Amino acid sequence: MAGKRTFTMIKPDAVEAGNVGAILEQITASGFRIVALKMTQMTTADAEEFYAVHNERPFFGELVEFMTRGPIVSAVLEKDNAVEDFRALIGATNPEDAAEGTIRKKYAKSVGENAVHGSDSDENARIEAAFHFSGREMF
Ligand code: IDP
Repeated sequence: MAGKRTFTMIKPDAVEAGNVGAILEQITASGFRIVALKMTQMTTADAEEFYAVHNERPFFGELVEFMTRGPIVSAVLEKDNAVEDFRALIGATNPEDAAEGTIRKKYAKSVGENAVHGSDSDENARIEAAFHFSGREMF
């Protein structure tokens, strides 16, 4: 059965551009309930661990640099079929390929600076939420 929770980050590009409010509004208007929320800045070690699955990829250094250059807003979201529905809401990794109206189509600048993260499985949603939030910060 599909899980009810997913994890997201509003990435440094979207925070810098002042799009936090608009993105959270689109998320909640799309039926997701925010059950955890905070602004933080990842350290290099944080970003290297969070994105460890990509550490052999040519863009890894660029990705770590980008994700640590300023604050992010991280959140845990609740909805039936949360992971799949949230991936649909954010759109394809590359905003050029993202569907009209998706968050990445509206707010992302490039395949690297693509405004938001969304977990790609229920297991990763649990791991990523626990990476960013303690039990006392999730409701
Ligand atoms: P996803 O975020 O849509 O799941 P992944 O392939 O898991 O996409 O990539 C993780 C993140 O790495 C992307 O969201 C993006 O920020 C960055 N990234 C992916 N591909 C590239 C690339 O070709 N160049 C630069 N950054 C990339």
